Amino acid sequence: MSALSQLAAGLASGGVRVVDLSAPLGPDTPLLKLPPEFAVDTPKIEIHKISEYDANGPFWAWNWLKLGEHSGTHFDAPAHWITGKDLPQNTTDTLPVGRLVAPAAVIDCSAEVAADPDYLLTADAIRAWEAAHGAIEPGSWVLMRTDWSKRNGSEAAFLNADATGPHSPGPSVDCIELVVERGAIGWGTECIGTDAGQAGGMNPPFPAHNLLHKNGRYGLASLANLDQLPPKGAIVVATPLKIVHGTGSPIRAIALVEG
Ligand code: 23J
Ligand code: MN
Repeated sequence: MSALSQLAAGLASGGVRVVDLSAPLGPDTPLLKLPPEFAVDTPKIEIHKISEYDANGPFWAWNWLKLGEHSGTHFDAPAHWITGKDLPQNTTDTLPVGRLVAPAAVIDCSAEVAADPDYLLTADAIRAWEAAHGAIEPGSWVLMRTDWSKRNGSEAAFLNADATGPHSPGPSVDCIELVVERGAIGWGTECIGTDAGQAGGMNPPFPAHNLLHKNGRYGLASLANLDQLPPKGAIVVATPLKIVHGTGSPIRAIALVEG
């Protein structure tokens, strides 16, 4: 059997399952809050009714949206960051679609994050994961499982901010350097952005954004259900809308999982 007929048979039999990696997208979706020196935040999501089988459209229902590119479960393209601004194919309408279906390495940090919301995954921790599961393959996503998505129903719990700013887990600088060195297509997390809550104070600031996008790699944020993925073997489909000159896009991220 060809690879695709095997896949079709697996989908039909349930031997291959589809896992939903997206969180609901609506007015209650948690959104990033930047420090006060940056005056403009991404706006609250709005869903406006055009018609619902009524005088404005007797046979049809449809809505229009007000939506920031970096809202909810979303994709970061290289043009999102200044370090990636001059790269080729760096926006949502130009990036190569062949890279949008890719295997995932899923690193379980849920125990560490339960003990410390500011937990940072390090390069050494990735190397320890590789010793157990094998090397991160070039062209794969590296996904940080934290179970943080279980807080996604409440913006306060999801952002977890206090007087010292937001407290959520993410990668250290050397972690992202190693992810890039391994040839990963990108890095994804369950938190509001690809960087840790306290990443503005790192060197460089927001190292996931800075280093991923500098190297033409992608980011995935606000992923859900990473606890349903194996450490290796899942295939992730994460395709941004083809927004003209887009720096990112909400996505319906899914994963194909065996068994
Ligand atoms: C703009 C500025 C800082 C950050 C972000 C956006 C994101 O996390 C994002 O959604 O890309 S940290
Ligand atoms: Mn983003």
